[in-house]
Amino acid sequence: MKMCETTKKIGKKTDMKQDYSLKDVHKIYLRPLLDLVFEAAQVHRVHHNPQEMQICTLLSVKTGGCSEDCGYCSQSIHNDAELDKERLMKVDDVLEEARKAKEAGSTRFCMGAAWPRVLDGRAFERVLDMVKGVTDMGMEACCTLGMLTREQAEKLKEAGLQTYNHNLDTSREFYDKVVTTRTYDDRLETINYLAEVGIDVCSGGILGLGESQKDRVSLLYTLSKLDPQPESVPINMLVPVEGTPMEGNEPLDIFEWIRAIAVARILMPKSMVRLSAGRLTISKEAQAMAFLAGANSIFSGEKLLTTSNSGDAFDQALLESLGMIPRKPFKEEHHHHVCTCKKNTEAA
Ligand code: SAM
Ligand code: DTB
Ligand code: SF4
Repeated sequence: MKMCETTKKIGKKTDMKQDYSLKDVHKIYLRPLLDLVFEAAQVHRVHHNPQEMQICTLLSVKTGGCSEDCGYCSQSIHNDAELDKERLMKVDDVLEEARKAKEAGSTRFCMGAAWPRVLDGRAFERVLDMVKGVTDMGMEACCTLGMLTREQAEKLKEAGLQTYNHNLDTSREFYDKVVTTRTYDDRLETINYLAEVGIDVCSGGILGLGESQKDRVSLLYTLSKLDPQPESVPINMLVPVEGTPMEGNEPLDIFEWIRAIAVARILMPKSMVRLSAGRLTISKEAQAMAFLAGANSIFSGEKLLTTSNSGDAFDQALLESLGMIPRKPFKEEHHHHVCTCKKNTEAA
Protein backbone atom coordinates (compact mmCIF):
# COMPACT_ATOMS: atom_id res chain seq x y z
CA MET A 1 0.00 0.00 0.00
CA LYS A 2 1.24 3.49 -0.80
CA MET A 3 1.90 6.03 1.91
CA CYS A 4 0.47 9.50 2.01
CA GLU A 5 2.73 12.50 2.71
CA THR A 6 1.69 12.81 6.35
CA THR A 7 2.39 9.16 7.08
CA LYS A 8 5.76 9.45 5.31
CA LYS A 9 6.66 12.47 7.41
CA ILE A 10 5.69 10.74 10.65
CA GLY A 11 7.58 7.67 9.44
CA LYS A 12 10.75 9.71 8.99
CA LYS A 13 10.30 11.35 12.34
CA THR A 14 9.81 8.06 14.18
CA ASP A 15 12.50 6.16 12.27
CA MET A 16 15.12 8.56 13.55
CA LYS A 17 16.68 7.53 16.81
CA GLN A 18 14.67 9.42 19.41
CA ASP A 19 16.51 11.02 22.21
CA TYR A 20 13.88 12.24 24.62
CA SER A 21 14.91 13.44 28.06
CA LEU A 22 12.91 12.52 31.14
CA LYS A 23 11.48 16.03 31.07
CA ASP A 24 10.42 15.67 27.42
CA VAL A 25 8.64 12.44 28.28
CA HIS A 26 6.73 14.06 31.12
CA LYS A 27 5.68 16.85 28.73
CA ILE A 28 4.42 14.31 26.21
CA TYR A 29 2.59 12.45 29.00
CA LEU A 30 0.79 15.65 30.03
CA ARG A 31 -0.42 16.68 26.58
CA PRO A 32 -4.17 17.10 26.17
CA LEU A 33 -5.39 13.51 26.20
CA LEU A 34 -6.91 13.41 22.73
CA ASP A 35 -3.86 15.05 21.14
CA LEU A 36 -1.70 12.47 22.85
CA VAL A 37 -3.87 9.60 21.65
CA PHE A 38 -3.99 11.05 18.14
CA GLU A 39 -0.21 11.29 17.93
CA ALA A 40 0.20 7.78 19.32
CA ALA A 41 -2.29 6.51 16.73
CA GLN A 42 -0.27 8.15 13.95
CA VAL A 43 2.97 6.61 15.16
CA HIS A 44 1.23 3.26 15.51
CA ARG A 45 0.01 3.29 11.92
CA VAL A 46 3.48 3.92 10.53
CA HIS A 47 4.98 0.87 12.22
CA HIS A 48 2.14 -1.60 12.56
CA ASN A 49 -0.97 -2.75 10.83
CA PRO A 50 -3.68 -1.10 12.98
CA GLN A 51 -6.14 -3.89 12.21
CA GLU A 52 -3.90 -6.57 13.72
CA MET A 53 -4.03 -7.77 17.30
CA GLN A 54 -1.54 -10.21 18.77
CA ILE A 55 -3.21 -12.91 20.88
CA CYS A 56 -1.07 -14.39 23.66
CA THR A 57 -1.82 -17.02 26.27
CA LEU A 58 -0.43 -17.37 29.77
CA LEU A 59 0.10 -20.51 31.77
CA SER A 60 1.44 -20.72 35.29
CA VAL A 61 3.65 -23.82 35.08
CA LYS A 62 4.78 -23.49 38.69
CA THR A 63 2.40 -21.68 41.02
CA GLY A 64 2.93 -20.12 44.46
CA GLY A 65 5.52 -20.37 47.20
CA CYS A 66 7.77 -17.61 45.85
CA SER A 67 10.34 -16.18 48.26
CA GLU A 68 10.30 -12.66 46.77
CA ASP A 69 8.12 -10.11 48.55
CA CYS A 70 6.44 -8.32 45.63
CA GLY A 71 3.59 -6.40 47.26
CA TYR A 72 1.08 -7.02 44.46
CA CYS A 73 1.62 -10.73 44.02
CA SER A 74 -0.66 -13.62 44.98
CA GLN A 75 2.28 -16.01 44.79
CA SER A 76 4.63 -14.54 47.39
CA ILE A 77 5.11 -16.41 50.68
CA HIS A 78 5.28 -12.98 52.35
CA ASN A 79 1.64 -12.28 51.47
CA ASP A 80 -1.50 -13.98 52.77
CA ALA A 81 -3.26 -14.71 49.52
CA GLU A 82 -5.12 -17.99 49.69
CA LEU A 83 -3.24 -19.82 47.04
CA ASP A 84 -2.06 -23.40 47.11
CA LYS A 85 1.53 -23.97 46.22
CA GLU A 86 1.86 -26.35 43.28
CA ARG A 87 4.71 -28.37 41.80
CA LEU A 88 6.19 -27.75 38.39
CA MET A 89 3.79 -29.03 35.74
CA LYS A 90 4.58 -31.99 33.49
CA VAL A 91 5.77 -31.22 29.98
CA ASP A 92 2.89 -33.09 28.33
CA ASP A 93 0.28 -31.21 30.34
CA VAL A 94 1.85 -27.88 29.38
CA LEU A 95 1.93 -28.85 25.71
CA GLU A 96 -1.71 -29.89 25.91
CA GLU A 97 -2.59 -26.39 27.14
CA ALA A 98 -0.47 -24.85 24.39
CA ARG A 99 -2.29 -26.91 21.78
CA LYS A 100 -5.66 -25.71 23.09
CA ALA A 101 -4.44 -22.11 23.04
CA LYS A 102 -3.23 -22.48 19.47
CA GLU A 103 -6.57 -23.89 18.41
CA ALA A 104 -8.28 -20.90 19.99
CA GLY A 105 -6.16 -18.61 17.78
CA SER A 106 -3.29 -17.71 20.10
CA THR A 107 0.21 -17.35 18.60
CA ARG A 108 2.34 -16.77 21.68
CA PHE A 109 2.48 -19.04 24.70
CA CYS A 110 3.97 -17.56 27.86
CA MET A 111 4.99 -19.90 30.67
CA GLY A 112 5.37 -18.35 34.11
CA ALA A 113 7.03 -19.81 37.19
CA ALA A 114 6.88 -18.32 40.68
CA TRP A 115 10.63 -18.51 41.11
CA PRO A 116 12.83 -15.67 42.31
CA ARG A 117 15.55 -17.02 40.05
CA VAL A 118 16.21 -20.06 37.91
CA LEU A 119 18.22 -22.83 39.56
CA ASP A 120 20.09 -25.29 37.38
CA GLY A 121 18.82 -28.83 37.59
CA ARG A 122 15.93 -31.04 36.59
CA ALA A 123 13.25 -28.39 36.92
CA PHE A 124 15.07 -26.07 34.53
CA GLU A 125 15.71 -28.96 32.11
CA ARG A 126 11.99 -29.63 32.13
CA VAL A 127 11.24 -26.00 31.31
CA LEU A 128 13.69 -26.25 28.39
CA ASP A 129 11.67 -29.23 27.11
CA MET A 130 8.48 -27.17 27.40
CA VAL A 131 10.10 -24.40 25.33
CA LYS A 132 11.18 -26.90 22.66
CA GLY A 133 7.71 -28.44 22.53
CA VAL A 134 5.89 -25.12 22.23
CA THR A 135 8.32 -23.90 19.54
CA ASP A 136 7.95 -27.15 17.55
CA MET A 137 4.20 -26.59 17.62
CA GLY A 138 4.70 -23.37 15.65
CA MET A 139 3.95 -21.03 18.50
CA GLU A 140 6.22 -18.29 19.80
CA ALA A 141 7.48 -19.48 23.19
CA CYS A 142 7.89 -17.00 26.02
CA CYS A 143 9.01 -17.63 29.60
CA THR A 144 9.02 -15.65 32.79
CA LEU A 145 11.00 -17.48 35.46
CA GLY A 146 12.63 -14.75 37.52
CA MET A 147 16.33 -13.87 37.42
CA LEU A 148 18.69 -15.71 35.09
CA THR A 149 22.41 -16.17 34.63
CA ARG A 150 23.92 -15.62 31.20
CA GLU A 151 24.46 -19.38 30.80
CA GLN A 152 20.80 -20.08 31.55
CA ALA A 153 19.78 -17.45 29.01
CA GLU A 154 21.98 -19.22 26.44
CA LYS A 155 20.29 -22.56 27.17
CA LEU A 156 16.85 -21.02 26.72
CA LYS A 157 17.97 -19.53 23.42
CA GLU A 158 19.23 -22.94 22.23
CA ALA A 159 15.89 -24.50 23.17
CA GLY A 160 14.21 -22.04 20.80
CA LEU A 161 12.89 -19.43 23.21
CA GLN A 162 11.65 -16.38 21.32
CA THR A 163 11.00 -13.99 24.22
CA TYR A 164 11.57 -13.68 27.95
CA ASN A 165 9.35 -11.54 30.16
CA HIS A 166 11.10 -9.62 32.91
CA ASN A 167 9.31 -6.47 34.02
CA LEU A 168 10.83 -3.38 35.55
CA ASP A 169 7.33 -2.95 37.02
CA THR A 170 7.73 0.63 38.27
CA SER A 171 10.26 3.45 38.55
CA ARG A 172 13.66 2.97 40.19
CA GLU A 173 12.60 5.56 42.77
CA PHE A 174 9.43 3.68 43.81
CA TYR A 175 10.85 0.17 43.50
CA ASP A 176 11.60 -0.46 47.18
CA LYS A 177 8.00 0.41 48.09
CA VAL A 178 6.93 -2.56 45.95
CA VAL A 179 9.62 -5.19 46.58
CA THR A 180 12.57 -5.31 48.94
CA THR A 181 14.08 -8.73 48.22
CA ARG A 182 15.74 -7.62 44.98
CA THR A 183 16.96 -4.40 43.39
CA TYR A 184 16.25 -2.54 40.18
CA ASP A 185 19.78 -3.35 39.06
CA ASP A 186 19.14 -7.09 39.57
CA ARG A 187 16.27 -6.73 37.08
CA LEU A 188 18.41 -4.83 34.59
CA GLU A 189 21.17 -7.44 34.84
CA THR A 190 18.87 -10.26 33.65
CA ILE A 191 17.55 -8.02 30.87
CA ASN A 192 21.13 -7.42 29.72
CA TYR A 193 21.91 -11.14 29.56
CA LEU A 194 18.82 -11.69 27.43
CA ALA A 195 19.86 -8.98 25.00
CA GLU A 196 23.40 -10.40 24.87
CA VAL A 197 22.26 -13.89 23.89
CA GLY A 198 19.67 -12.61 21.42
CA ILE A 199 16.40 -13.42 23.19
CA ASP A 200 13.71 -10.78 22.66
CA VAL A 201 12.98 -8.86 25.82
CA CYS A 202 9.42 -8.38 27.02
CA SER A 203 9.50 -5.76 29.75
CA GLY A 204 6.86 -3.47 31.13
CA GLY A 205 5.18 -2.56 34.35
CA ILE A 206 2.18 -2.36 36.62
CA LEU A 207 0.06 0.73 37.11
CA GLY A 208 -1.98 1.32 40.23
CA LEU A 209 0.63 0.25 42.79
CA GLY A 210 0.27 3.63 44.51
CA GLU A 211 3.00 5.16 42.38
CA SER A 212 2.93 8.82 41.34
CA GLN A 213 2.57 10.10 37.81
CA LYS A 214 6.28 10.90 37.94
CA ASP A 215 6.97 7.23 38.63
CA ARG A 216 4.94 6.17 35.60
CA VAL A 217 6.83 8.64 33.44
CA SER A 218 10.15 7.44 34.83
CA LEU A 219 9.25 3.78 34.17
CA LEU A 220 8.29 4.50 30.54
CA TYR A 221 11.43 6.57 30.06
CA THR A 222 13.65 3.79 31.45
CA LEU A 223 11.97 1.12 29.30
CA SER A 224 12.47 3.25 26.20
CA LYS A 225 16.17 3.67 26.96
CA LEU A 226 16.84 -0.08 27.08
CA ASP A 227 19.11 -0.98 24.21
CA PRO A 228 17.61 -2.52 22.17
CA GLN A 229 14.15 -1.31 23.09
CA PRO A 230 11.93 -4.14 24.39
CA GLU A 231 10.29 -6.27 21.72
CA SER A 232 7.13 -6.02 23.80
CA VAL A 233 5.89 -3.88 26.64
CA PRO A 234 3.20 -5.36 28.89
CA ILE A 235 1.11 -2.73 30.63
CA ASN A 236 -0.49 -4.35 33.68
CA MET A 237 -3.20 -2.66 35.70
CA LEU A 238 -3.00 -3.83 39.31
CA VAL A 239 -5.36 -6.71 40.05
CA PRO A 240 -5.89 -6.17 43.77
CA VAL A 241 -5.44 -9.57 45.39
CA GLU A 242 -6.89 -10.22 48.82
CA GLY A 243 -4.20 -10.84 51.41
CA THR A 244 -1.59 -8.64 49.70
CA PRO A 245 -0.56 -5.20 51.01
CA MET A 246 -2.13 -3.69 47.89
CA GLU A 247 -5.58 -5.27 48.19
CA GLY A 248 -7.14 -1.94 49.14
CA ASN A 249 -5.38 0.27 46.58
CA GLU A 250 -7.49 3.01 45.02
CA PRO A 251 -8.16 2.03 41.38
CA LEU A 252 -6.15 4.15 38.95
CA ASP A 253 -8.03 6.61 36.74
CA ILE A 254 -8.53 4.90 33.40
CA PHE A 255 -7.22 7.91 31.47
CA GLU A 256 -3.88 7.58 33.26
CA TRP A 257 -3.76 4.03 31.89
CA ILE A 258 -4.56 5.37 28.40
CA ARG A 259 -1.85 8.03 28.75
CA ALA A 260 0.74 5.43 29.73
CA ILE A 261 -0.18 3.29 26.71
CA ALA A 262 0.00 6.24 24.32
CA VAL A 263 3.38 7.33 25.69
CA ALA A 264 4.71 3.77 25.46
CA ARG A 265 3.66 3.69 21.79
CA ILE A 266 5.28 7.06 21.01
CA LEU A 267 8.54 6.24 22.80
CA MET A 268 8.79 2.67 21.52
CA PRO A 269 7.25 2.80 18.03
CA LYS A 270 8.21 -0.72 16.98
CA SER A 271 7.42 -2.59 20.20
CA MET A 272 4.29 -4.60 20.77
CA VAL A 273 2.30 -2.85 23.51
CA ARG A 274 0.35 -5.45 25.45
CA LEU A 275 -2.75 -4.95 27.58
CA SER A 276 -1.93 -7.45 30.31
CA ALA A 277 -3.39 -7.84 33.80
CA GLY A 278 -6.51 -5.91 34.74
CA ARG A 279 -8.55 -6.03 31.54
CA LEU A 280 -11.41 -7.81 33.25
CA THR A 281 -12.48 -4.60 34.98
CA ILE A 282 -11.82 -2.26 32.04
CA SER A 283 -14.75 -1.38 29.77
CA LYS A 284 -14.69 -2.32 26.11
CA GLU A 285 -14.79 1.38 25.22
CA ALA A 286 -11.64 2.09 27.24
CA GLN A 287 -9.95 -0.95 25.70
CA ALA A 288 -10.86 0.31 22.23
CA MET A 289 -9.33 3.67 23.11
CA ALA A 290 -6.19 1.85 24.25
CA PHE A 291 -6.04 0.08 20.86
CA LEU A 292 -6.35 3.45 19.14
CA ALA A 293 -3.52 4.71 21.36
CA GLY A 294 -1.30 1.91 20.05
CA ALA A 295 -1.92 -1.20 22.15
CA ASN A 296 -1.73 -4.17 19.79
CA SER A 297 -1.50 -7.27 21.94
CA ILE A 298 -3.67 -8.95 24.58
CA PHE A 299 -3.69 -12.01 26.79
CA SER A 300 -6.63 -14.18 25.90
CA GLY A 301 -8.40 -16.86 27.92
CA GLU A 302 -10.20 -17.18 31.21
CA LYS A 303 -7.09 -16.98 33.34
CA LEU A 304 -3.87 -14.97 33.56
CA LEU A 305 -1.42 -16.71 35.90
CA THR A 306 -3.51 -17.00 39.06
CA THR A 307 -6.28 -14.42 38.55
CA SER A 308 -9.21 -14.23 36.13
CA ASN A 309 -9.16 -12.73 32.65
CA SER A 310 -11.85 -11.61 30.19
CA GLY A 311 -12.25 -14.91 28.34
CA ASP A 312 -12.32 -15.71 24.63
CA ALA A 313 -15.99 -14.88 24.02
CA PHE A 314 -15.57 -11.30 25.25
CA ASP A 315 -12.37 -10.77 23.27
CA GLN A 316 -13.67 -12.29 20.06
CA ALA A 317 -16.76 -10.10 20.20
CA LEU A 318 -14.63 -7.04 20.93
CA LEU A 319 -12.20 -7.65 18.07
CA GLU A 320 -15.00 -8.46 15.70
CA SER A 321 -16.96 -5.35 16.50
CA LEU A 322 -13.82 -3.27 15.97
CA GLY A 323 -12.98 -5.04 12.70
CA MET A 324 -9.67 -6.34 14.01
CA ILE A 325 -7.90 -9.56 13.05
CA PRO A 326 -5.38 -11.82 14.86
CA ARG A 327 -1.73 -11.25 13.99
CA LYS A 328 0.31 -14.15 12.57
CA PRO A 329 3.18 -15.62 14.64
CA PHE A 330 6.91 -14.98 14.05
CA LYS A 331 6.64 -11.60 12.39
CA GLU A 332 10.08 -10.11 12.32
CA GLU A 333 9.55 -6.61 11.09
CA HIS A 334 6.65 -4.52 12.08
CA HIS A 335 6.92 -2.03 9.20
CA HIS A 336 3.61 -2.20 7.51
CA HIS A 337 3.37 1.41 6.48
CA VAL A 338 -0.33 1.11 6.30
CA CYS A 339 -2.05 4.25 5.32
CA THR A 340 -5.80 4.37 5.58
CA CYS A 341 -6.34 7.87 4.25
CA LYS A 342 -8.96 8.07 1.55
CA LYS A 343 -6.71 8.97 -1.38
CA ASN A 344 -4.44 5.97 -0.94
CA THR A 345 -7.15 3.48 -0.17
CA GLU A 346 -8.66 4.40 -3.50
CA ALA A 347 -5.32 4.29 -5.30
CA ALA A 348 -4.41 0.87 -3.86
N1 SAM B 1 8.30 -14.47 39.02
C1 SAM B 1 8.58 -13.82 37.81
C2 SAM B 1 8.88 -12.38 37.94
O1 SAM B 1 8.46 -11.74 38.92
O2 SAM B 1 9.56 -11.84 37.08
C3 SAM B 1 7.50 -13.98 36.76
C4 SAM B 1 6.03 -13.96 37.13
S1 SAM B 1 5.37 -12.41 37.64
C5 SAM B 1 3.81 -12.96 38.25
C6 SAM B 1 5.07 -11.52 36.13
C7 SAM B 1 4.49 -10.13 36.22
O3 SAM B 1 3.10 -10.19 36.46
C8 SAM B 1 4.99 -9.19 37.27
O4 SAM B 1 6.20 -8.60 36.93
C9 SAM B 1 3.88 -8.17 37.33
O5 SAM B 1 4.12 -7.13 36.42
C10 SAM B 1 2.65 -8.94 36.90
N2 SAM B 1 1.72 -9.14 38.01
C11 SAM B 1 1.80 -10.04 39.00
N3 SAM B 1 0.77 -9.93 39.87
C12 SAM B 1 0.01 -8.90 39.42
C13 SAM B 1 -1.21 -8.30 39.89
N4 SAM B 1 -1.80 -8.70 41.00
N5 SAM B 1 -1.72 -7.29 39.18
C14 SAM B 1 -1.10 -6.86 38.04
N6 SAM B 1 0.04 -7.39 37.57
C15 SAM B 1 0.59 -8.40 38.25
C1 DTB C 1 3.04 -9.56 32.53
O1 DTB C 1 3.55 -8.44 32.50
N1 DTB C 1 1.81 -9.82 32.90
C2 DTB C 1 1.53 -11.24 32.86
C3 DTB C 1 2.83 -11.80 32.23
N2 DTB C 1 3.66 -10.65 32.16
C4 DTB C 1 3.53 -12.93 32.87
C5 DTB C 1 1.15 -11.78 34.18
C6 DTB C 1 -0.04 -11.07 34.81
C7 DTB C 1 -0.32 -11.72 36.10
C8 DTB C 1 -1.50 -11.14 36.79
C9 DTB C 1 -1.74 -11.71 38.14
C10 DTB C 1 -2.01 -13.17 38.20
O2 DTB C 1 -2.85 -13.70 37.44
O3 DTB C 1 -1.43 -13.83 39.06
FE1 SF4 D 1 7.61 -14.13 42.91
FE2 SF4 D 1 7.27 -13.03 40.49
FE3 SF4 D 1 5.28 -12.96 42.32
FE4 SF4 D 1 7.43 -11.48 42.69
S1 SF4 D 1 5.97 -11.31 41.00
S2 SF4 D 1 6.44 -12.77 44.23
S3 SF4 D 1 9.04 -12.77 41.85
S4 SF4 D 1 6.14 -14.77 41.34
